[in-house]
Amino acid sequence: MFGRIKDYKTEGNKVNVEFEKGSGFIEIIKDDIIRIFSSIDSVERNSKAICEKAGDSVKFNVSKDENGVKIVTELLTIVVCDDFKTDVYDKDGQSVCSDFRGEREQVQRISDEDRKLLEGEGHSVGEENGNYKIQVLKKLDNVKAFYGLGDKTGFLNKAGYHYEMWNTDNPDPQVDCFKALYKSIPFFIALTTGRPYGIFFDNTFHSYFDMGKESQDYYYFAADEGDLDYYFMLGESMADVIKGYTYLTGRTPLPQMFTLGYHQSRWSYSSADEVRQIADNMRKNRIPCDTIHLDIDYMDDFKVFTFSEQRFPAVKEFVNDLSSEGFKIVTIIDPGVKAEDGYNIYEEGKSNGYFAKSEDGSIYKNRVWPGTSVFPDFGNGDVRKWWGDNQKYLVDMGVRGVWNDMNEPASFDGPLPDNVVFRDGDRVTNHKEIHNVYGHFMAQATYDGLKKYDGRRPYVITRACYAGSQKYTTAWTGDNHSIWAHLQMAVPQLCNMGISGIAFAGTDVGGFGSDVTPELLARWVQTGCFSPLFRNHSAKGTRYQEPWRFGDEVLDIYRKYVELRYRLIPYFYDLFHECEQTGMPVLRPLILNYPDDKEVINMNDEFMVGDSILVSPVVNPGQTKKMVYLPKGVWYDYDTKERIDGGTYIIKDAPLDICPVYIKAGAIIPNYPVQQYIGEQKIEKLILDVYPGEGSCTHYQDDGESFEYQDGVYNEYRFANCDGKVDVEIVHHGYKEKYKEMEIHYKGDINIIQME
Ligand code: MIG
Repeated sequence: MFGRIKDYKTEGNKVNVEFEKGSGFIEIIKDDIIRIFSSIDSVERNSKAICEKAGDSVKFNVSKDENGVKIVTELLTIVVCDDFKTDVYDKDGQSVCSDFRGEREQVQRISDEDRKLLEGEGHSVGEENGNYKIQVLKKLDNVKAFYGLGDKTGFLNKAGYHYEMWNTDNPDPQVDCFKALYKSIPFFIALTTGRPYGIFFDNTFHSYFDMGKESQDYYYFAADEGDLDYYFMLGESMADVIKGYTYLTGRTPLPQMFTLGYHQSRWSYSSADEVRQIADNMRKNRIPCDTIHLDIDYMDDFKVFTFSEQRFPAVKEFVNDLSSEGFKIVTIIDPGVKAEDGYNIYEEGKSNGYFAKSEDGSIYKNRVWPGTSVFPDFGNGDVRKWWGDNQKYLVDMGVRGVWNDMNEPASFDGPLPDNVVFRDGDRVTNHKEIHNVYGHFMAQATYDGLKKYDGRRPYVITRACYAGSQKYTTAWTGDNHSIWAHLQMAVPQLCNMGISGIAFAGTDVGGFGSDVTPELLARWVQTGCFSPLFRNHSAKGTRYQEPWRFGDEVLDIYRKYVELRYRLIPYFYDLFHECEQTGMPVLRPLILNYPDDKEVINMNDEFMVGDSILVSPVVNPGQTKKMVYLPKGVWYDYDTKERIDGGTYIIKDAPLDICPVYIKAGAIIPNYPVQQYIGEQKIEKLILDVYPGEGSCTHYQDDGESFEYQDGVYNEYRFANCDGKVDVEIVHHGYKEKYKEMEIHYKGDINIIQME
């Protein structure tokens, strides 16, 4: 399509290549990160995802020979050939990623005649487009597995599947063959026979990722419109690739500590009295809990930025009362604004031209919870600022976090047509380009507003995402069901979200739709308590799902695992701190830590929390023994403290109250005492749960809520463990509240180290 290379020219960190029929450039961002770009429709677009590009300081050489234009950095060699085919080699000259030469050959399905017959009878026949406006084919030859792509259903390894990026709210139970869910994160990592690499296709239009389903020889990514615009990053390890990707698109910022506690939610706690009862029951049943979420029924007529006066009279006092008992309130906010004359949000938005329009210039309307509704044009910075300013209403009520739902955007009277007019900054565009970033922009507006009016680290939760949304928001995986298949799916889904940069994520614990069984809830809390976002949520009309509704056995199990989470709060907080520095996710697939272990390439029922904790949850009904795989090395059974040599499968007894958990030899796991909510006790003593072997780690401490840590107001400790002999060193002391003691737990003994 581009034809032969005519010429090239280096400008700054870009190498512009001119072809017979078009042009493009390679931008050198780092020694191991490049961008490949060509404008297909001459529209100037800004990336919605990219926040950082070093560029200028990178050294590289450019030359041309009969193969093409050759660009050499310290770590990469890129050869641009005719037709803009691009091949990448690592510093040892090994080929890592090459464009496929040849035409696509579509999956064989059905004869035209049979298709007519089937479709006439109401069956659907699968179909991929034969020829997208933008499509890049890469060779599969050295690929062992693919990971990432956001929240897609199915299993950990994405090789062999076809997915689409088009934020979708489909209420059917989500299964492996779904092509799209709520989030569009067009980034994946290829594990190869050599060094791993990542590709981020920064295109917000409807896009397609065929990870080798169509062919044994190539995979492709493609889009309906937009630019040919993707980033290639190479790593020594998958962790490196994630570091590169999150360098480009941003990292999950350190959250307020309370958000790492337990969240209780339901659609819908609809009155102050009901919320009060939930809170009282939490404390009465001794289930630690920090946060209660209010779903749509708290509002007056589903009007955003209102509280029903009738059901929530004296909101401020109510929220304040709860807060004195340690409960924080999070409220849902949907994008759909009720089109009702006299309603301030509608009137303000209307008079300022803040809502998306139809092509004829009238405000576009569709139906969502408030009835006929209009949709803020979040692509416009002024609209984001206005939406951000509206968060003040919630902040003034004492609300501590905002939950953004329905922001795909979802609508009841059919999807928004392609031609609904949106803005992208100053440029006029339409739904096709903005759809996949609508939730991203909404989350950004919410984050900025909370930061401005609350001042603490904003807590935002979203359903729809684009690449880079992690800078603004946490995410949950949307409307799962209370079925075993969805507990099973939670593991690979959260692993791939983490790889895709969304480190702060969780599933609805217990399942959203359908009725949970006691056994399923008991098992779900065992995975849930290790999920970065730990929230029980269920749908209106399903069986009530709070932990005390299922009898004493389940209540005790539930408490055991919520308490475990509260013990591990400092461990989780450390991981979030690490994530902000490096992009390393909190919850990880084993392959991330053990890339050479072929046993874990597609390990779907185990995961790591950080480097030291391996969780192998039971995700099947009736199962009381779990086959656990432990990678090479020595492990300790968290439950029995038994020592186990890894590199093998073992069978672990796992009655309903046991979740198989293993700790890596030499680990030092910081613990807090169990609290009913974070901050209930002043923590002056850190408990260190220490395992035989050698290891070291850093531990991070700050005020748990403000941005002062960015000015050095934090402490960092360095712990070293040599078979239970623990050394403690303070490597940074900027936060006044230092621990007074370290309580070392080792092989059943307790030793105290006094800190002077
Ligand atoms: O059309 O606000 O995914 O968590 O409880 C359903 C009601 C709208 C979908 C969300 C779910 C939430 C529900 N919402």
